[in-house]
Amino acid sequence: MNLDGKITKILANFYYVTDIENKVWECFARARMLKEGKYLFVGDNVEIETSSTTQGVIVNAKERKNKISKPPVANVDQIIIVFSSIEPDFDEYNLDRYLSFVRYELSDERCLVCINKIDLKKIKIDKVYEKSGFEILYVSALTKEGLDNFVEKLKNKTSVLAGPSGVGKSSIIKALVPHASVQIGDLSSIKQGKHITRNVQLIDIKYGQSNNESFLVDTPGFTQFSFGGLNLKKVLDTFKDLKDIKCAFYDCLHNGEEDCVIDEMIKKGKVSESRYNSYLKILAEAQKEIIYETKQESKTKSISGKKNSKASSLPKIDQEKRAKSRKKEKQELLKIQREEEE
Ligand SMILES: Nc1nc2c(ncn2[C@@H]2O[C@H](COP(=O)(O)OP(=O)(O)OP(=O)(O)O)[C@@H](O)[C@H]2O)c(=O)[nH]1
Ligand SMILES: [Mg+2]
Ligand SMILES: [Zn+2]
Repeated sequence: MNLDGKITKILANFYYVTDIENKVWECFARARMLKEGKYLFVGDNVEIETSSTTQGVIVNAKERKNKISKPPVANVDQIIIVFSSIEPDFDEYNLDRYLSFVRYELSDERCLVCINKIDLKKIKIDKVYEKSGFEILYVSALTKEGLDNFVEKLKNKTSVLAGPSGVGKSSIIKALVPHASVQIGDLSSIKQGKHITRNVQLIDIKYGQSNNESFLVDTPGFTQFSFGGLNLKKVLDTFKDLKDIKCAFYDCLHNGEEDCVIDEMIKKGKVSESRYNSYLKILAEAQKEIIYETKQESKTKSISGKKNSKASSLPKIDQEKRAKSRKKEKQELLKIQREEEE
C-alpha cells in the first residue's frame, strides 16, 4: 500500500513519517534515492510504501518549497529565533548572527524573534530592531505569558524554532502541546552547557480553540556558524536596516568606503550602532574566507579594494577551529549542491 506523509523526525537511518491520519510510520529511504544524492529533511513531503502495519519505505519525495540547512528543515513558512532574557544571558551579537544566517539561507520567509523567560527578567529590544524587519515577541514558557499572541503567529504555518541551547525552545513547545514528546533540560545540565534536544522534530500544534494546520519544528541548539566565503552583498541584504540606507553610491557595503554616510546615520540615531557592529564582524568573517581561498591573489589585491581599520582590528579566529569548520562547511555545501543539481 502506498501513502502520502510528512517526515516529522529523522534518527540515524530511520525516517519517521506521519500520514494524514496522524499515524507515524518508521521508514527507511529507498537506497537508490540516497545514492542519487536525494537527501531528505524533516518537513519533506514523501510517498511511502508500507511493508508492515507500522513500517515502510520512502519511495518518493515531493518537490519542496524551500529548505534551510542549519537547522535542516524543508518546507519552512517562517523561522522563529528564540533567545532568553537570562539563563543564558541575552547576547545581541549572537542574535544578529542567527538572524543574518537565517536571512541568508531563507531570504523570502518571515522571521521573528522570540525572547523567552520574561518571568525571570524583562528586556526590551524593539528599538534596536525597529528597522530590521524582524518582529519581536516576548514570552514565558513557564507562566505562559505572551503565548496567546505567539500562537496567533503560527496559524496555518510550519514554523521552525531555532536558537542557542537552554533558551527554552522545547519548553515553549511543551507549554503549547503538553503531550509532545520533547525533552527539556534541567538547570544543572544547562549550566554545564549540555545540549538537550538532539534531533529536529516536527510537532503538530493544536492549541486552544484553533482548528488549523500549524506545525512547530523543535531543533537542537547550536551557536557555531560559518559566514566564511559568503557573498558580501548578500550579507548586507540580510541586514535590512543597513541595506535600506541611501548611501553616497549604489552598492555601498558601508565598510569604510569614502563618502559612506553610515557614521553620520549612527550619530543621528537612525541606525543602531550595535547592529552595525554585528554586521561589520560578520562581513569581516565573510571576507576573510575569500582571502584564504585566494591566498596568492590576495597578496597583490585586497578584497574590498582598501584596507578597513574596523575590520582588521577584530580578534583573530582560532586557525585550527576555522580549518575544521571550513572542511565541514565544504562538505555541507557539496551535499547541498549535489542536491540542487537534481
Ligand atoms: N524561568 C523560566 N525557565 C524556563 C522558561 N523556559 C524554559 N525554562 C527552563 O530553561 C531550561 C532549558 O529549557 P529547554 O526547553 O530544554 O531549552 P532548549 O532551548 O530546548 O535547549 P536545547 O534543546 O539544548 O537546544 C529548562 O530548565 C527550562 O525549565 C521560562 O519561560 N521561564
Ligand atoms: Mg530543546
Ligand atoms: Zn555606505
